[in-house]
Amino acid sequence: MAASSKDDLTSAQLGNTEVLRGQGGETHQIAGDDVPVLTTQQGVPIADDQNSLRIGPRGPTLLEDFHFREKILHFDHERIPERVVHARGFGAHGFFETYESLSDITRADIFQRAGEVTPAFVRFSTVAGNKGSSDLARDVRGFAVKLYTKEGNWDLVGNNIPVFFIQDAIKFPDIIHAAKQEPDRGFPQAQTAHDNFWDFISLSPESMHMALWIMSDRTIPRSFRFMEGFGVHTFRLVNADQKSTFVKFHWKPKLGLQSVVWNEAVKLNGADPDFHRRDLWNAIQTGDFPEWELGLQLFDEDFANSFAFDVLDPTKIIPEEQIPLRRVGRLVLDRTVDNFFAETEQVAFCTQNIVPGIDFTNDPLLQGRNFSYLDTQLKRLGSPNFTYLPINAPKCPFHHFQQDGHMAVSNPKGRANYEPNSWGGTQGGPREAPDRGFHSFPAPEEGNKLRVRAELFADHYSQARQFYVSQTPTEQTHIKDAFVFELSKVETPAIRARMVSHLMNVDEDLARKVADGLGLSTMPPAAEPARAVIRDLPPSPALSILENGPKDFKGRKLGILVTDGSNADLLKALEKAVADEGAMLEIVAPKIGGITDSAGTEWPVQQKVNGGPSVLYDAVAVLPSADGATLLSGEATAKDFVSDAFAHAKFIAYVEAAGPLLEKAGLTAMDGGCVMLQTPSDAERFVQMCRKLRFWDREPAVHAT
Ligand code: HDE
Repeated sequence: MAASSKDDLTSAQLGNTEVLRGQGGETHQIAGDDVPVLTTQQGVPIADDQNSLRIGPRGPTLLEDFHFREKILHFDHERIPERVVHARGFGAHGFFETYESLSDITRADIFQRAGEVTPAFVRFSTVAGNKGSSDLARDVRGFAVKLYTKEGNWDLVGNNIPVFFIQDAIKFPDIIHAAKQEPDRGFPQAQTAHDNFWDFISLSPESMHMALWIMSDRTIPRSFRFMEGFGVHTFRLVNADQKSTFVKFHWKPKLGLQSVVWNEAVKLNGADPDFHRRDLWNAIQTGDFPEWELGLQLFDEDFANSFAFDVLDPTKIIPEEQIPLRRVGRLVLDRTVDNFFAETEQVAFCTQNIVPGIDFTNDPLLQGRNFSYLDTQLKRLGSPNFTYLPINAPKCPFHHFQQDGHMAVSNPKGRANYEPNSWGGTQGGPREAPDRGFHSFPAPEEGNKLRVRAELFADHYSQARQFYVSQTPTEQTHIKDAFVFELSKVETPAIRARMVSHLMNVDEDLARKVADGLGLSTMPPAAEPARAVIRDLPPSPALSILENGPKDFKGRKLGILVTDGSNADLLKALEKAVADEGAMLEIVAPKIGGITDSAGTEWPVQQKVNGGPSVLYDAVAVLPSADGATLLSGEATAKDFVSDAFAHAKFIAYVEAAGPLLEKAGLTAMDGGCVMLQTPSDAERFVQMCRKLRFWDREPAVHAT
């Protein structure tokens, strides 16, 4: 018999929790005091949420069980279509603070007053993987910013790479189809290392600049907090006198740039598929709010006409050395979402969401995007009323005559739902505002209706080359390794060779090294360029990650491997040095229950050693007691902890007692990236050393192929 009253239930103890039990042994928890009553969606109080309505304890379920049907129906409809691209994302709230008035350049309200604070929502994402894929896929990251300005929402829907694969939006379905899982087999998931992707790229020379970027460590960022964002296209800023200035938007992370190494990314995907979202969540929850500065590259028609490339071509950058950034404000993320679905999933970015004072250019990719985003939101969210969802609604007043449709939550009041109308005053509803309303920049346009591209778009290699020569030798090696890795997963030899033929136009040394890494028996001739390659573009240091890293270890994480009996003084000294630096620390130990150090102090443990591999940390310290080192020498994951940290060029602190573990892990020759801790002052020295993030000099010694 179903429980008809509380008296039919008996009490039971589950660990430290007392619950009530029904006759079938099921758990019941009862409302009362501060605990609200569970209701149906109609507000009807529910007596029993554990048992559906049936005839007798073993009989059929009754159709009249409206509570059961409502619950299951709603559950069945919990999913909406995931985004076709950028399905896996993570969002947070924050604000944008304007440094100075830019009224001479733009009439955008957000840029009128120094100190103006504008609410913002940001969603970071990967592109190719499905919603449940892992964070460390080698992939471009989306960097989409919604700014709730006083004159409407401005969406700057950017990426962490300043160029794109293609030059015309009509190719978007092709590049995305090629990048995602192959249609017959449904894999690989969240990876570009497969034939279809490289087949398309190698037949689309316009992708070569982007190909260099995606093979760099830009596509394996250490965290969202340590990556740049770019608006990619050239936009316009328009002032009150209708004067237009071209602009490219850049987000610069305050904590500097940082990426992981590829082998680390591969392992992170298994160890913590949520590594990036967890990192952002933790940083915000602990009050370490990530911050970016907005930089503008401003230029006029004269510059555009004299620049070696077309400023409408989204496969080109303008080097910062040529047009330096003007930093005009900061973006701070200081609040995690209350509900992932309501905010991060339902947020609807649209490139066409611009505000008075900002305008488009004819970049053919941007023009195409302006159609795609509104269309895709309608499909995803199911109704043109998605603009009323709290995450999408403007925070300034808005009035219009759009009405009805699925889920109309806020139809206009009164008689007027059209204009012009003769219902005066407030009865007549909103009216136009010729002065403060949005005016498109009256760019003069003429020409024949054609399907053609502009001539300068045909330069496919010069900036790819410039990107490559702007990298440090370490980064150049990573690019080479990435090409070799990805193309080694390509099964068709002709595709591998075709890619190498393109690299010949980028940098011959790179092409030869990739060919060697692939074991190509003969060097293919260089692909025939559509336009002569400019080989002497100067290096742009702004394009290197390592040249733009942090100055300290702030915001980074040290993992300390300890056991019972670990040296108390050194442990405390490390804890202090890390805290003084504004960094974080995690204790890894044989058991999660805690450890007791040599002075008898108990330490909580955050990771059991087999769940806390060193890939989770920016640097590591190995501090077991002598007995602990013997114990850990027999634990494969402890040996991996050490040998991976070494292979990933991390700084490593260790104590003498760790000797047996280090030896079993194959670390016999300690190098300049390793510090033996003997006195507490060594701990400080070690953390200072960690500011360099990696001991890159070690890499050649640990990677023979
Ligand atoms: Fe997107 N893109 N895109 N894209 N894109 C989408 O919109 C599209 C492009 C970017 O966190 C979709 O809501 C076309 C460049 C981000 O919700 C879709 C073209 C850049 C996000 C779409 C591009 C981006 C999207 C899929 C070629 C960098 C995620 C789901 C013309 C400047 C936003 C959705 C979020 C999402 C179309 C190229 C960035 C299908 C047609 C270039 C960050 O509308």
